[in-house]
Formats: sequence, C-alpha cells, structure tokens
Amino acid sequence: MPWPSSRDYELFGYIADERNRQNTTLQLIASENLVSPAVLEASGSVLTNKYAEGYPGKRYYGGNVHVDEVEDLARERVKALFGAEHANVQPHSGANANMAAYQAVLEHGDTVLGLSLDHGGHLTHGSPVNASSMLYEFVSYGLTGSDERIDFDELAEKARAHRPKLIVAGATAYPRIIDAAPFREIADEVGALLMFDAAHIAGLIAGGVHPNPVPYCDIVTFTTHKTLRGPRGGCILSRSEYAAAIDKAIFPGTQGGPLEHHVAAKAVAFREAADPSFADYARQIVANAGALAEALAGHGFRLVSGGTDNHLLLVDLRTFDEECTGAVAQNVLDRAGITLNKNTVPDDPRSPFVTSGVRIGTPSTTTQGMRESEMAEIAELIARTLRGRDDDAVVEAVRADVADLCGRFTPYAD
Ligand code: DSN
Repeated sequence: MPWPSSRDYELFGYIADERNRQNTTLQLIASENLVSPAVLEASGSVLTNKYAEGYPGKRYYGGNVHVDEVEDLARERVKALFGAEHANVQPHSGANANMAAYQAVLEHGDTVLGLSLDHGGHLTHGSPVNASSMLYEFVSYGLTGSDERIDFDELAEKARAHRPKLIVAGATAYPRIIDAAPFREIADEVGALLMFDAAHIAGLIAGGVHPNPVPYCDIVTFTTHKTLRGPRGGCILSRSEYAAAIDKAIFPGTQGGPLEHHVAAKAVAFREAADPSFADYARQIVANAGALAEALAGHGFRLVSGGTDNHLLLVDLRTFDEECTGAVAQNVLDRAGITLNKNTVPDDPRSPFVTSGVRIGTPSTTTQGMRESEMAEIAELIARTLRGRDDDAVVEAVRADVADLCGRFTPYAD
C-alpha cells in the first residue's frame, strides 16, 4: 500500500511555524533546551515502529535484535556518564520516573520527605494535587527565611519526627547547588532511603560543574531534555540492589511499550554529554546565568537567594514593580518574543496562576552560542518590555530587537 501521496501541509505548516518561533524568539524556560540534529534524527527514526515491552534479552515480542543493541548502548552510556550501577532508560518522562522509583521502594502510605512545591519542589515531590501525595504520606521541608537555601535543620528535625522511609532531594525551581552529602547524613541517621531528582541539573552534573549525587543516593532520577540536552524523556539510575524493583516498576508496573526512538535519542544525548565540549557548555550555562542575574539585579529585580549557582534564576518582580505579576510579565514578554514562565517565589502571597515572580533559564540561549554580553542585552530587553508593558510600540520595538539578536544565533538555520 502506498502512503498518501499528498503532503500534510496543515500539520507540517505548524511544525515549520514552531521552528520559526524557536529561531526568532528567545527561549528562556529553564527546563527547555535545543537538541542537536543527531538527537532529532534518532527520535524521528524507524525505531518508532517497534514494540519492545521488556528489557534487552528479555522481550515479549520478537524482532528486537537491533532495539536491544540501542537500549543496551543507552544504558551503558548513561551508567558511564554518571558512574551508576544500574540504569533504566525507558521512563517516558520525569514524572513517570519518579512515580516508578516510589513504587519500587515504597508501600502505600509510607512516609516520604520532599521539598514543598512553593519552595521549589516538583509536583511529584508530594504536592496535594499529585498522585504522589495520594499514594504516600508526604511531609514537606522548605527553605530558610533568611538566605532562601534548603533548611537542613528543619529537614533533620522533620526526619527525626516523622521517620520517613524515603527522603527526596532535588527541585524544579531552586537556583543553588544541591549537595547530596548532608541529605545522606540525615537519611542515614533516621534509616531512610535517599532519592535525588536531578531533572534540572543532570547536564550540569554530566558536565562536571555540579556535584554528582549518584555516590550518595540509592536512586537518582532525571529528565533527559533539560540541561542534558536530549529528547523529552526520563531516566532512573540506582544501586544494583534496587535494579530489579526499578525495572519492574517501570514495566510492567507503570508503563507499556517503551519509546525506543526516544531511547535511541537519549543514547545520542548521553554520548554528546560525555564529549569534552559538553563540560565547556555546562560551564557557560552557569556563567551565563550568573551574568543574567547580575544584569537583572542592576535593573532593580530581586533574585531569590541573592543569585544563582546553576542554570536558572528565580526573579522576584516586586522590587522592580509591585504591580507587575508573574502572569502579566510572562504574557507581555511572550508578545516581545521572550519566552519564560511565571513562577511563585518563596512564601508568595499570590496564587500559582498569578505569582510574584518569573523563572529564567540559560540552557537554550547557551546552546545557541550566546555569552555574557548577550545576557546583559537580554536583561535590558526584559526590563524595557516590563517598563513599557502598556505601550504596544515598546513591545514591538523589543520584538524587533529580539529577532535581531536571534538572527545572530539561529539554532535551526536550515
Ligand atoms: N515542567 C518542568 C519544569 O519546568 O521544571 C517540571 O516538570
């Protein structure tokens, strides 16, 4: 049977439009990145055709000889990259990875400590609206009121009081280094397991600019599409003793057929992250975030925790303009071609739909080749847009300047 001869102009038109948007606007969402042509090629490959429930050498369907080679390569590459004993590369997402990790080591109702959502934790770290808190008894820890860093005294107190089976480290909106060592000490004191959700910082760890949590943790989960610059998806690393339980929790526990085209694209990304050039990339992400933080502070914005050690900044807009909410900022910046997301700041009086802050990340612009001087330009464009947010002419002028800047760093030119 021939495939339809007519081109799907409607659908491919939308994809072309999205490519044009990525080429001509600034991508400052901290959890996004721009992948290489090789990652795109693998994720668009014929591997999408194959069912492969199970694991290499132990599948439920035939014809998996090459899929096994692909998945084995991905597993070996990621284990070498992070120094892990076991890897499961099948999670479709970070949320799936976290839920499977919990299922592997917890019973329903077990107590878990996780960073609260409004202090930078992830939905799957026990948010009341997420299945994690419906299945397990999550207790939240937070940041100090003084320096807005993880409050290890509170964490230790809560660990002693609640005797959790598992402590979850890691965050989705936290601009500082998260060292796994003090978490391990507290976990050992109360006999808890330790899991690190490294979704945001996996690329910084791979690039050697953030400490590797793997030696300290029983389980490390992460997504492959943020600083690691791979396809959308998740991954679980663990000590060997949890390997069988983790694998069972992914399949048949919580997922069906793995997306082997994405597993292949993950393998590509793991190889790219092992290249010496990736360490330079990771260093530049952090340098760019520092430069952007400094420039924004110069325009009157308050940075949560006073700055950043990683790829993201949490910006409290209230010192710049009390009336400018995160939602207002996100919308007007979108119109100006600057894409970021509204975000609550610690103890934010506004709701998550409104917020007093925005979260800004540098992985994508760093991939494009931008450096510290472009970060200063971006800070100026953000400040100019927010100051002139009621004036369409200002927003349009910024949009033109953004297009000009992006024209010098086009990610997908051809
Ligand atoms: N949506 C991701 C982020 O932006 O951090 C977390 O799942």
